[in-house]
Amino acid sequence: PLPPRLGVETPHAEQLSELFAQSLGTWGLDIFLVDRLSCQHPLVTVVYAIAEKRDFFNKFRIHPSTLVNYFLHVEQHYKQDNPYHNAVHAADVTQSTHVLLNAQALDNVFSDLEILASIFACAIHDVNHPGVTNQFLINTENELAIMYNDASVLENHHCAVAFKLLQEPNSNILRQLEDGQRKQLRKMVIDMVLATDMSKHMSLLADLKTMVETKKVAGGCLLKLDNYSEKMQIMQNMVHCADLSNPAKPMPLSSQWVTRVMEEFFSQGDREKALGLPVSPMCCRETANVEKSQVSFIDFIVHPLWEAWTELVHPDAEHILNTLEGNRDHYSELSAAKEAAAAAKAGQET
Ligand code: 8BR
Ligand code: ZN
Ligand code: ZN
Repeated sequence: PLPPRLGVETPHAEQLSELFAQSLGTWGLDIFLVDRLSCQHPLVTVVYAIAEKRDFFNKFRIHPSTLVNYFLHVEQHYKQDNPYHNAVHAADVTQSTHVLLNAQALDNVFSDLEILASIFACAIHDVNHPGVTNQFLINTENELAIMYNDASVLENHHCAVAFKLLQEPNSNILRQLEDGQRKQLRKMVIDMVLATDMSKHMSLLADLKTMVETKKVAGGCLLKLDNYSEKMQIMQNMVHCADLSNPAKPMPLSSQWVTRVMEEFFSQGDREKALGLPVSPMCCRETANVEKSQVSFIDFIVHPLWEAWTELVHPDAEHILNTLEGNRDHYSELSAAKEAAAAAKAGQET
């Protein structure tokens, strides 16, 4: 029996189908609207729509109900109570990668298996995230940190949970792949998810910049990548870009993500205070400067990454970089206005 046309039942099927028809392939799809229209099944419905669009059902002989079963399990294992690291973030990163894969420069660069691996990796990349950072898990000697010896603790956990869930009844979406394909896909997914650890950012970016400089162009605009390592560097950077795409989305979306990520940080800060631990950067709700943090996050991390990606896929991501720069300036102005107001207030008081 086939699942409902969006993967799950929703009283808003008509509107959601329409939204996907219009915007599944666009930067700036309102993923929060998807969350509401899908009755809190953003991940299942986004993955289902992408699988249809990219014909995964036929290409990999995945039964639609197996896909739904698996991603319902994955979605349930994202913690709904996390303000940021929840299934909406997973759906957002997945859909963003779906858009990035459509860049002209990437035409015919990736095999169907590599595309499936990228979408799969995004969908599971933060599954069962506890809402605190690797450093917090390490500092509190959490059992996950013990299990993974303090190395990419969260990212290892996300992968392990995702592969474990394939063993649930009627949930193994990889069952019909050949053994070699399944092995290859597993390796690629692990390589991509482990690369979402922010401690890998600088070396990933260095790889990307080298690729941009030595970029081999085949027939005008196609990227020519010939070995696993080169392809994987691009795939890791693509998923990392999608993971760090919040500040590059239209402001109404971007600002909701900032509220969410800061709320999660503040909850961690509250716990650190309660435990008598030093409060992590940006995690103190009394003293954090949200706007200033965003400017620094963009200037030092997000912009250098997107600048390199934009150059790689030129001219496809130009509008993304422009949006990022506009948002950066907006936060910079807000930050300056806040400082001016604070200075004026201090002046009045003396
Ligand atoms: P993860 O989604 O894998 O956690 O990686 C993103 C990380 O970047 C966040 O955990 C957080 O440390 C940081 N970050 C900051 Br600061 N501002 C962010 C924003 N506006 N959007 C996304 N991540 C942000
Ligand atoms: Zn993560
Ligand atoms: Zn993430």
